[in-house]
Amino acid sequence: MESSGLPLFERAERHGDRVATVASGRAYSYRDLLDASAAIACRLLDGADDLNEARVAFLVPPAFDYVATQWGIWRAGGIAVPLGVSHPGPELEHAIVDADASVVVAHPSLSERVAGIAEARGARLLITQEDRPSGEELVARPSAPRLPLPNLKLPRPQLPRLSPDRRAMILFTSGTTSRPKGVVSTHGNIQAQVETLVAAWAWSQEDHVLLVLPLHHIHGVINVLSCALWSGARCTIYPTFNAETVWGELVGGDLTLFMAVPTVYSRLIAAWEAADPKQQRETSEGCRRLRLMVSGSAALPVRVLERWRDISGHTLLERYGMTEIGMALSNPLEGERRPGHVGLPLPGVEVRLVDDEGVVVPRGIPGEIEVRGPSVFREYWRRPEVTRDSFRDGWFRTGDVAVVEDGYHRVLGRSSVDILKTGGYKVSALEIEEVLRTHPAIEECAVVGKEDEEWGERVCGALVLRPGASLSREELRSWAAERLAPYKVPSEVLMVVDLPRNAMGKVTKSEVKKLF
Ligand code: MLC
Ligand code: AMP
Repeated sequence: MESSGLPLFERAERHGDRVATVASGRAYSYRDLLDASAAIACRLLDGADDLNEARVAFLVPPAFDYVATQWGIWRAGGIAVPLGVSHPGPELEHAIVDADASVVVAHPSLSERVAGIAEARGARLLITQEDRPSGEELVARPSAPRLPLPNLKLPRPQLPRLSPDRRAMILFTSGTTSRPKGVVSTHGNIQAQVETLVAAWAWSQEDHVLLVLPLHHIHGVINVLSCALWSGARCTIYPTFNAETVWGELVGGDLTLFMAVPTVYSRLIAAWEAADPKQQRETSEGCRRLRLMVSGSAALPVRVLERWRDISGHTLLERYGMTEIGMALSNPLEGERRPGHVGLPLPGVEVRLVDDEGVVVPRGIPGEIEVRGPSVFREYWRRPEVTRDSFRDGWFRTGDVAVVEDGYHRVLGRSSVDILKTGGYKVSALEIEEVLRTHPAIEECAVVGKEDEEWGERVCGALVLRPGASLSREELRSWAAERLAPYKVPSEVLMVVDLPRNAMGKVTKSEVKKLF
C-alpha cells in the first residue's frame, strides 16, 4: 500500500508484530492497528481519494477502537475531532457543529447520543465495532453502517500522501470566550509535540505506559498515547480512571511509565492509605519497578509530591503544557526535580516571560509565559481574530504567569480569574455562567474557583434567584448536568440576595470567592 508520507505510520510498519495497545484484556499489535485504521480510512473515503481535511468527529471510549479511528481519520486525510465521552448532548453538539463535521463516528454504546445531531446536520454516521465483554447485551441503536473489524482485509485503494503542514486534529478548549474553541494542530505540530517528550523523557520501544486519562484532551492524546505509539512502546488503556485498577496494574504488571493529573495522584494516595499494611507494601514495591512517573495539567501541591514520594519512592516529574502548545517546560529526567517548579524549556521549545507590554522581564520578576516553536498550534478553528490576538510577534501568549527562580520556572497562576482548573480540566467560569443564566429561576450568577487540595479548584456558583423562585442545589446540579460536562457542573452552590459588585456595578470575583 502507498505510504501516507507521515513518519508515525512508517514507524508503525517497522514495529509490526510488537504489541501497541492492550484494552479490555486484549492485546493488539502495530500491524492490527495499521490494518484496522487502513480499513477505516477506506470506509471514510468511500471511494474518494482524500478527505482533504474534512472534520470527522468521533465519540469512542479510550480503547483500541479509539486509536484505530483516530489513525483511520488521519490516514484518509481528515481532521480528527475527538469528543468527550462524559459530555451531555449540548456539549457534543457544540463540538460537532463548531467543527462543521461531515462525518460522525460513534461507539455502539454511545451512538444514540450523536445520531440525532448527525442527522440534523446531514452528517454521515458510522458505528465502530465494539470491544464487547462477553455476555453484554447489544443496545438498540440506529442502523448506521459499521466500521470494519480490526483484521478484516478489504480491497484498499491507495491512501493519500500527507504533508506535515496538513491539519490533523481539533481539540476543544475553554477560554475566556463563552463556548469552547477548537485548537487546530497539524501533523507537523503533533510530531514536534511528541518528539520533544520522547527525547526529554527517553521513551523507547521497551516502555509500557498506563493510560487512564480522557482522550479528548492533549495530556492523554499526546503525552501518553501518541508518545507511546511513536516509540513502538506498549500502551495499556482503561476507559476511565479507577484507583483500584491502577494499583492492580502497578502491582501485577510490567509498567515502566505512568502519567496523570494531580487529582489522580491524590486519589491513589487516598486508596493506599485505606489499604491494609500488606497491600500497602505490595503497591509501594510495584511502583518502584517503574522508571518514571509524571504529573501535569495543573499545579502539583508539594504535599502531594512528598506523600507520593514516601509511598512510591518516586519524585514526580512535574511539567507544564497547554492544548495550544503541547508541553513547554519540564523538570529533568536526570537531575534535580524541584517541588513546586516546572523546570526548563523542553528541546525545540522557546519560552520567555514578558510584562503587559510584551517586554521580557528580568530574572526573578514574574511575567506571562509566551511560547514559540514547531509544537505551537496552527490556529483556533475558524476564529482568525482570536488566533491573531493570541500571538505577539510570533509568540503564543499562554495567559499563565510564571517566575524563574534559580533557573527553574514556577507557575504562579493564570492572568484571568475566569479560567479554572478542576481535576486537570480547564473550565471557563463565563461559559458556565452563560448556561446557568438560561435557567428560568436564575436572575444572576457568578462562578468562581475555590482552592481545593484534591481537585486543584472546585467550581462554585453564587446564584441570585428571581423573585418568588426556588431552586435547590440538587435541582440545579441535575439541570446543569444535562447541559455541561460533569466537571463544569458547580459542586458548591450558594443562594445570595445580591452579588458583590464594584463602584462600576461589575461583579467582583475576588469577593464572590470569599463567600465560599
Ligand atoms: C467529578 N467530581 C468533581 C469533579 N469531577 N467534583 C469536583 N470537581 C470536579 N472536577 C465529582 C463527581 O461528580 C462525583 O461526585 C465525585 O467527584 C467522584 O467522581 P468520579 O466520577 O469518581 O470522578 P472521576 O471521573 O474519577 O474524575 C477524577 C479524574 C478526572 C481526576 C480521574 O477528573 C480526570 O480524568 N481528569 C483528567 C482531566 C485531563 O486529562 N486533563 C488534561 C487536560 S490537557 P458524586 O457526588 O457523584 O460522587 C491539559 C494540558 C496539560 O491540561 O498540561 O496537560
Ligand atoms: P488546557 O488549556 O486544558 O490545555 O490546560 C492548560 C493549562 O493547564 C495551562 O495553561 C496551565 O494553566 C495549566 N497547567 C498545565 N500544567 C501545569 C502545571 N504543571 N502547573 C500549573 N498549571 C499547569
